Amino acid sequence: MEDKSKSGSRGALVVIEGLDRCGKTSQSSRLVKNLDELGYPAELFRFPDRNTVIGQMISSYLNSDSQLDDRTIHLLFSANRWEKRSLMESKLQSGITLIVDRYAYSGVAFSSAKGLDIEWCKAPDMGLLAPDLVLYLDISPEKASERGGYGGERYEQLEFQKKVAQSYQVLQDASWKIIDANRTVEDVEEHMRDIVLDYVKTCRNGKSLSQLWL
Ligand code: DGP
Ligand code: NA
Ligand code: NA
Repeated sequence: MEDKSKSGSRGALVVIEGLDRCGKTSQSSRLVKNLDELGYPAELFRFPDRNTVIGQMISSYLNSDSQLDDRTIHLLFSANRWEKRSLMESKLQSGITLIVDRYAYSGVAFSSAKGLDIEWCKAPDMGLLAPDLVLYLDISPEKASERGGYGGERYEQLEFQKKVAQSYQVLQDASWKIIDANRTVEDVEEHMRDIVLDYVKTCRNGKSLSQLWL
């Protein structure tokens, strides 16, 4: 039988991405709970992390309480990920799997949807920890817009989300898996748990951490 408390093995870095209202925030919490219950220590990270000073500037921008130049806000989102990098690395090295609600892919997808150059958008996030797995919760922009609470924040507009969906497509790489987010919450939950368990086991067997987009 497998020893789940295997010492010296690292946790997996799992990123959840998708359009606004795709369900990723509740699925991320469920995933952490499921992994914990199966005996695999897991923690939730969320970007933007609105608790830091930079995060508060981002939050105020998203609520339209402040206006910022497109490049300025892009760099703040990136800085907000960099300020968590060393904490994330130490948690992974101590064996904790991290479930991360949005990451650098959101950074590039949302900013390039405004028309910024994609390579310019990627540059500030180069060298962040590369995820072992990215789960993209796939839902049509139209369907997402019918979900409760839509339109509360700056980017939650159908035409803009259509552009974001297109930008995400360009970013897909070998670490991505597309999850059909139209299915029931329970189906999506179970599917994500099964995929992630495979990756958690692979990382425990010595796969090393690498750097994003380098
Ligand atoms: P959330 O808290 O997951 O609802 O995200 C807040 C909003 O911010 C959402 O519309 C996605 C957007 N967002 C997240 N990360 C970034 C980023 O790095 N850059 C930009 N421009 N937008 C982002
Ligand atoms: Na949102
Ligand atoms: Na969200």
